[in-house]
Amino acid sequence: MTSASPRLVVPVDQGWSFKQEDLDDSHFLPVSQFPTNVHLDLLAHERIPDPFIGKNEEVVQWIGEKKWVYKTSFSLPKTTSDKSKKVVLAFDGLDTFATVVLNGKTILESDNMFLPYRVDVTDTVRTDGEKNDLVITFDSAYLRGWDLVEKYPDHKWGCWNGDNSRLAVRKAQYHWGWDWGPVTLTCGPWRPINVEVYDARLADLSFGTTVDESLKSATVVARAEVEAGSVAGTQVRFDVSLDGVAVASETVDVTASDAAEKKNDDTPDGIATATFLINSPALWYPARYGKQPLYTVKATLLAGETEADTSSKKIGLRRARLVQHPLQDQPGTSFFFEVNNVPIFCGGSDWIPADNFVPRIDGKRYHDWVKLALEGHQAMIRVWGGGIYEEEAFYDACDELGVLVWQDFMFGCGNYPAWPELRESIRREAAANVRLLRHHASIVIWAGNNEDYQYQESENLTYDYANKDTESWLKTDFPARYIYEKILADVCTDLIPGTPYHYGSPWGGGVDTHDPTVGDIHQWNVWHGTQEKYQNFDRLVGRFVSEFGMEAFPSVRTIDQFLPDGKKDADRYPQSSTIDFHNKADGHERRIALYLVENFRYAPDPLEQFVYCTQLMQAECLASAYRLWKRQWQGPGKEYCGGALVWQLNDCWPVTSWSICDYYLRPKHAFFTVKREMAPITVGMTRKEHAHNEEGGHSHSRVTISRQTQIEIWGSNLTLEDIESVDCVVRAWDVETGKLTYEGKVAEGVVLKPNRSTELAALDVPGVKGDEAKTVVAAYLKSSAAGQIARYVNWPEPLKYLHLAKPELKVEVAKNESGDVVGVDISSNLPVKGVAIEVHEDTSNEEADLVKFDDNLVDIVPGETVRLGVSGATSSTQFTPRYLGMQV
Ligand code: BMA
Repeated sequence: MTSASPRLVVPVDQGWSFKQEDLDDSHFLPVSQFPTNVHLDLLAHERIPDPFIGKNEEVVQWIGEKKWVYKTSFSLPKTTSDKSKKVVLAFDGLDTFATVVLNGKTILESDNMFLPYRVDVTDTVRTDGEKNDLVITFDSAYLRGWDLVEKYPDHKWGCWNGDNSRLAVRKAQYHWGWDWGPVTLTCGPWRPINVEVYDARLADLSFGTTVDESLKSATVVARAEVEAGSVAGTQVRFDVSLDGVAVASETVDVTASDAAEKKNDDTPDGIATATFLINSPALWYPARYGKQPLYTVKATLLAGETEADTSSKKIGLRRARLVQHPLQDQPGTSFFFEVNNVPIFCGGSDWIPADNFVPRIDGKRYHDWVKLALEGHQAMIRVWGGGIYEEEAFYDACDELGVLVWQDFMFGCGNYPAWPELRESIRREAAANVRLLRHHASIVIWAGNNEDYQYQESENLTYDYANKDTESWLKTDFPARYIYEKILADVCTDLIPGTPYHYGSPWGGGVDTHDPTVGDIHQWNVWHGTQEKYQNFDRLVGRFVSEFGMEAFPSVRTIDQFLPDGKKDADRYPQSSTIDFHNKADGHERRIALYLVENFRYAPDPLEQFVYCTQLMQAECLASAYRLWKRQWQGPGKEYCGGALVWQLNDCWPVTSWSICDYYLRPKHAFFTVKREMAPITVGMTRKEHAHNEEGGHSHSRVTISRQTQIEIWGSNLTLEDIESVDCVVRAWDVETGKLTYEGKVAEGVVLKPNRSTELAALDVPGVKGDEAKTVVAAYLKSSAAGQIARYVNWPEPLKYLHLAKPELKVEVAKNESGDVVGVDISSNLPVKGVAIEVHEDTSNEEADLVKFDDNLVDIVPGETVRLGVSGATSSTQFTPRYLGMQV
């Protein structure tokens, strides 16, 4: 190529208007933003009520069964009129069945929301400065889905959540409604649209990075794919830098791809690769284990003197592995992640889309979410398969903050069909999204789907793991096996050979997805399934628990926001029709009630105390899972549990769900109890009753039985250093009188070895014999170097049996020398369960939302003052406490 000019990118983001297709053109209205979708635009023009308020979801359903038209016009600068140049319209995302017409000619019919489309419009577009008319008509994905269901009657359609029509459509599955989300079958240009004019372009920039096991060197193979009429004479310069300082640079010739090797349209015209050996690399670590340096790699496409195109990406150098090795003394294999040779206990959570209308979620909001997870000591977020391949801003935040990502492909909870065109669409979708995301250091695993193998098991669909004849899978009633084990597997092998690909979440190696000893499990026998008590979570452990959860109501402020009349709403009570409507889970009333009634003395009124009780219940439940499962992280060869991801971190609208933070990023109390359990150093305790026949008694006697209530105590050290000379001090109190009944050291001078849990003591409940059921026991770890390093208070359960007297609870605001509020100090004469500090209810949401607690929902025992760190409060902020048994 001799003469060339830089690739020109013209965003098509101005002048858009939209209308319902069957109305005349006088109904065109300007869009509210771009990219956008139809619900956002109708909402901005007040043509619909806010679907998130009250029961408005019901009255906006008509939108999903209409066609919608979006149109704009754009002109290209005259400089683009050189006919040798290629002009492409690039659609980053169209939701979903779109017919695109440019200057009266249909240029694209799309049917996959997740697939970016590039259309060569060289012959259709005007480059003479005149305007181009672009019209996109979106068909009803819902009705088109049903047409497809009817077209393929031989497929055994079926799913959990939503309806069968979703399985036929490559669109975010949660738009059909889920057990935490409303039905919002939206459509529109949901990601940017650009016109590109070029002679040549960089079609892709990717990296194969290998960090040597010694961590002393890294190899980065940078690979640029080039699209050009002819690549002859073109070159690519790769510049590597770190924090603005140049590290390496190399210019290489572009080699034409061998046409004979062209496998599909993804194959580029030319390729340039450069290999960089980086000694003493600045390694990327998950937060807490090191820093998150990101190298910038910039590729510049050179055509003679001209810089025809540039592309740059940030990459983190790290050695990441999924370790599945045999374990000492237990069956099966481990399942944990190791980064830079450090095994990471992956406490974290599952992520659903942050809104039903994603185009309104900006980069800051994504960053705030990931930061919140990080502040909650979460090491990993799993991007769940019923949502979307997330926006770049989400993964950028994970890279920058050091949060690991488990990435699902977008399939969930059903038996997906696999006809040939759909298979091809899925292949393209998978390849495109892997290409978009593969440079992110935070992503350490891809998984084929969410719970589709569980669906297959529950419906007895055909599956024989030993049968490796891939084509035969397509003839069975579970053809999606071909998607997970062939299409997606091939894409991953091809494009990300160094990243583990797991066929599904959960996946247990082909035999049973419920096998707790192999792969990951979703532990839903608390809440769903057998509805176990959460006190039994120790028996429900798996090698890696990628889902488990418990529901709780969101903050009262959030409830007041979704009730049409706010605080004055006649439906402002827990079982009301509107509040029930904002809970989409099957049997939610019974299940919340079950777990409350098993554990607490509670009442539905007032709403504030009831909401508190549900959050206390969720907080107790989730924290106990973390505590008990982290106990199983026992060091090399004994990684019996390698991670626990709470279902779910976030919400997509204001709702009662399993989330630990609600739609407005207001943490529920579980956020704090989970955070405490994921602190670098913790102390854990269980209390169990053991009954055995007394010596000499009849083996069937119900009388000569002795009962002992034992506590077991362990310490967990997730740091990478020994914690030396640790003492474990135990204190016990009578819950009714507050009397200290025991104080003593149960372990002395112990070493807490790094990155594992260590058993410390097992003893009878201390204090007054016979009073175990009213004895509260606290354990403290103290090290000679750092003083108190961990604290945990264990209560007799169920908590509802306790006689809780009114405590003299002191809540004092703590200020620093400059008078800023820095905390709230809490103390009491009696043990108090679950003291939550709230900003006074009369404070506006704007003001209250600025106040951030670094901890909350703490158990208070006599003789101790606990400080909750606070930021964002002023001296006029009023704090109010709430606790279990509070008279209201
Ligand atoms: C899981 C998820 C979701 C669902 C959740 C709660 O298994 O994968 O499909 O929302 O359970 O039921």
